[in-house]
Amino acid sequence: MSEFRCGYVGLVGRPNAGKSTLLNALLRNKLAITSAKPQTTRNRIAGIHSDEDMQAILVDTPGIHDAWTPLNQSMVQRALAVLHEVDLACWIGDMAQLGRRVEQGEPALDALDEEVATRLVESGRPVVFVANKVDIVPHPLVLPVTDAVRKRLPIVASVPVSALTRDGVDRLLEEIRLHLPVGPALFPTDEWAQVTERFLVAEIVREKIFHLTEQEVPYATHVEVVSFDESERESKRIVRIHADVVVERDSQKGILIGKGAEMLKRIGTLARKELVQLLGCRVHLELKVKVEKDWTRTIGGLRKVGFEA
Ligand SMILES: Nc1nc2c(ncn2[C@@H]2O[C@H](COP(=O)(O)OP(=O)(O)OP(=O)(O)O)[C@@H](O)[C@H]2O)c(=O)[nH]1
Ligand SMILES: [Mg+2]
Repeated sequence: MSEFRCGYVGLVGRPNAGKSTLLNALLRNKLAITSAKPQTTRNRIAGIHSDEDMQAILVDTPGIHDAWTPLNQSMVQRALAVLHEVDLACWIGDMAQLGRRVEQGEPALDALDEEVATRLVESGRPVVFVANKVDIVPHPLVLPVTDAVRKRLPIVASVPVSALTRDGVDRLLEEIRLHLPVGPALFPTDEWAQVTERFLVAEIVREKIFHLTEQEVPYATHVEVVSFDESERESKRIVRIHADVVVERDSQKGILIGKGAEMLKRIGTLARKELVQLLGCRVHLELKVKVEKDWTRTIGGLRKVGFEA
């Protein structure tokens, strides 16, 4: 009989590599928000995979990048902190980028990949390289990329996956198990998310803003749930939520509200639809757009809007 294993797994990599999509694929459930724009994830987000042989606490992180503003610096610090807390690190590589470089005869790893590799080495954790997005990349490119990664740092395995189609994801779970410590489950096996409903609500609203707005607007937006009234959740099957959508300029407020409040209505409608699924009841969602001047640019600003710096 194989021994039960349990431990923490960090999903790390550059922005847009597909870390959050992979977390959701591993969990077979949507926990983390995703978007085609880089720097979507701002916090560590942990979900739990439990099966007969293991429990893996999977921690999604913000993408590691050159950060200039206090908001971005705080994001990168969160990712790096996770690296030191886990039993195993999964380095998620975007094969669309890495593979293209190999195809063009360039080194697979660019300066930012090198930075990620350095951080992984510093952490001293065993590393699994996850070659993601293989659905859009010719398979023969995986090997040269993996070779380049292996030359740069010792990895315990390389697993090609598509987080989008779930191809290879079960094989990744098997590989993860091999590198976790033997030990009993740390959490009840029916627990799958380690975040509050309030956090998920704010994230879902933020995701819609990432999908519907452009340029600096999503990056200047923070969503804070100010009230979450579930007093009638059982009796009338309704939850009433008020959330502040905070931006850092008046012009951004104008864009988020839109002509005839149309943009805010679209954001609210899309978010509410998903919240009904998440909370399993009717949802009353009220969004209010506020300006907190330059909040992303100072530690005080981050604290003021409720983003824990
Ligand atoms: N074709 C394809 N696209 C993928 C795959 N995995 C993720 N994506 C897409 O890549 C984009 C980024 O995905 P995310 O999961 O948000 O990436 P992330 O690494 O969490 O990004 P940050 O939170 O910004 O660091 C989205 O448009 C995803 O749909 C994949 O396996 N195949
Ligand atoms: Mg993400």
